[in-house]
Amino acid sequence: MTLKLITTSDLHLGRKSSGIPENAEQSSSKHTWSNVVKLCIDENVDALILAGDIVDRDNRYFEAIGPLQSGFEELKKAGIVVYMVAGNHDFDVLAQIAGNEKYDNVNLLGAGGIWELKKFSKGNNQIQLAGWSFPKSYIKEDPLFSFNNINIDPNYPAIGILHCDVYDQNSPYAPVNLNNLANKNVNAWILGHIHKPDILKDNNPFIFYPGSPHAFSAKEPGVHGAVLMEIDNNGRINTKTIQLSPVRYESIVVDVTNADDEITLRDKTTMALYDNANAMVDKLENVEFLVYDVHLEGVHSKIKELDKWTASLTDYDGKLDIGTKFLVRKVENFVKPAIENLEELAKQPSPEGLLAETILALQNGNDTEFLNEIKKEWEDNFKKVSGSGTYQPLQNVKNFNKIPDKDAKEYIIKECNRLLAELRMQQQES
Ligand SMILES: [Mn+2]
Repeated sequence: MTLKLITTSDLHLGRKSSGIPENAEQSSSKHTWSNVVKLCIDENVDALILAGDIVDRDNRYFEAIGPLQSGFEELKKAGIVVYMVAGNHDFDVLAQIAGNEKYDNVNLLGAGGIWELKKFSKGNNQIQLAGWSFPKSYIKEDPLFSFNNINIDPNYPAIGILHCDVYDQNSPYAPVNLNNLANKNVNAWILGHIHKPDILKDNNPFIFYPGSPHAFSAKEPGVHGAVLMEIDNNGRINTKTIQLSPVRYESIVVDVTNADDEITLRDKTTMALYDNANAMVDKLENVEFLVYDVHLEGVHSKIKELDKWTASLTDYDGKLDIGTKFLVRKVENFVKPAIENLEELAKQPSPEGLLAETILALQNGNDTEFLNEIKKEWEDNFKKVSGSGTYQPLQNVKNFNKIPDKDAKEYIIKECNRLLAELRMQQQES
């Protein structure tokens, strides 16, 4: 016999997906929450496990609480128990709801940042659930330091639930070390905070981020859903991801070399979009909106025109046979000017020569005096912007002040190419 669980995290109730029509009901994550509840009932699971940030801090009460409560009520009617921990976004609000006698099927584990162990049994099966909840927005200490204070019975399977950051040891959101998670006496860790699903260790214990079941931005590409998890009396685990997000973000690269006029270019781009979308049709269950970022690459003699030719792509409104709509959120131009010999050009004592030399240096990972100057200027500007009052509240956010080397390189290459192309075109015109 096995116990059947649905696990998920980071619903951020109250938040909406960007890049799709504002009025689409699917943009809001409460739509996905009702699908999570429906899935629990349809799959006839024994319990739902939520690993924190179920309610978004900036939108709680108004948008979030009603749907959350009605979901809990539906689950109660279906005899489904909820075990959850609070994250940095909902450290206060989940405790309020769990404290409401109406929802006696809902258990908040580890309130106030103190580890808690509860037993759950059904039929011949019994498991233990260990959880810790955020007591405030920022936690810079590793919550596992106090984990040993709970008494896990080695005779029954145990599952740990924690909202934490495994990737960044300096994170202000409960940084934990993967090895420390791995040597605790549980069969599985269900983690929250990171929206991208990830399996960190595939057994003994099984450690994973189920991820957010609802994709919110282009930074969260790929499949997003809930994880159906079965656990038997020996602690053996089986999992299966069920795609639930109504929005899926993807990016594609379109090589525009030889697309010399507007129609050819548009055909090439829309073909690439359809091909890409059709290739993933069997992974688009529940996806209503497929949202693309398009990266133009290759070499072209009319780089400036490319921007004009692709400007209307963001109005694109495609539809697949299965009903999924697909849209273009953004077009980015990384096309290089068609220049026969960059090396030859770089030898010329001219603005063109200097740009060619800079592009080559960046491509080959070398330094030049000019490149160092503009890199420094880019960094100074970056610091000025990130240090400005507007962004003060973000200063605690991880890596905010770190200069992204890759960004600087990409930006400078893009601008050098653009300038070079413009100089070329001016010459052609004159
Ligand atoms: Mn979080």
